[in-house]
Amino acid sequence: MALLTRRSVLTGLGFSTIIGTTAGLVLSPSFRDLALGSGEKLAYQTHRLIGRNALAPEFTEADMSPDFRTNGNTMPKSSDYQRHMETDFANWQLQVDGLVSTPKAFSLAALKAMPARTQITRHDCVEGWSAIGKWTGVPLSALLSQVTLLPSARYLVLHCADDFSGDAYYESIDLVDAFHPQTILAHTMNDQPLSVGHGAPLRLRVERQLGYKQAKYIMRIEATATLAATGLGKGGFWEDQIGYDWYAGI
Ligand SMILES: Nc1nc2c(c(=O)[nH]1)N[C@H]1C(S)=C(S)[C@@H](COP(=O)(O)O)O[C@H]1N2
Ligand SMILES: [Mo]
Repeated sequence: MALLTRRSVLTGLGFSTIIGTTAGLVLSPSFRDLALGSGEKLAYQTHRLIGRNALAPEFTEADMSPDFRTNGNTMPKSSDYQRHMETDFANWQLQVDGLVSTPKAFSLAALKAMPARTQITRHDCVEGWSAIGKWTGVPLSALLSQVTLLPSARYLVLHCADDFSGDAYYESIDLVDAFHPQTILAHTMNDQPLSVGHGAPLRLRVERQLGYKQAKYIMRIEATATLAATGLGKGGFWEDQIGYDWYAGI
């Protein structure tokens, strides 16, 4: 197995069936009761079984896409956001709360002063386009160490400033991805402050999952025990609206 890449494992039906079966045997019954679709469940099990900390591929400057398109919302309409945009996000704050022992708010300056990670990765949108970009930001694990998750925390919900017809965008990840070394809150893209189109002032990069998980315009991160109380209960805006997989493993 060690010779196979994750992608070949996932696309090689024979191998993935074996892995799926093996994963099913070793994972607890409560895990298997999770309401995941079969392809989604297979990706989740495979990542968790053989790739808990596997890294997404990182690229070189030479690989960067000359044009990284935007998608989804590119200009949040709320007056609150508009005001922050006009003042270069000087008074904007990221709220981190929910099941944490010390809820905190972080200014953009405070986030930019924290140790940052830079990674050149490929963004894959479910609609069929990809782009390679350079992202710099605060490892989510470093932020979480400042608020301390309570033992009951299981998920992080990202609440965004933008909306579709009045419904705000939101996404969520589990704690394996939250503490993954490539999971960062990016404030910088291609060595420039993150543009409004790409999610200013702060967006998630969770590199082992598809584009719609990469929440832009993050205003608040909430630690929760379940996803039941968020949106319609499937953990994300598109998951709730059109049934996209919650675990969008690549
Ligand atoms: N808040 C918010 N985050 C979002 C979206 C959105 O509409 N709103 N679109 C998602 C989708 S489908 C994709 S492909 C990427 C697009 O990121 P980009 O605009 O930087 O290319 O953002 C994701 N995150
Ligand atoms: Mo997307």
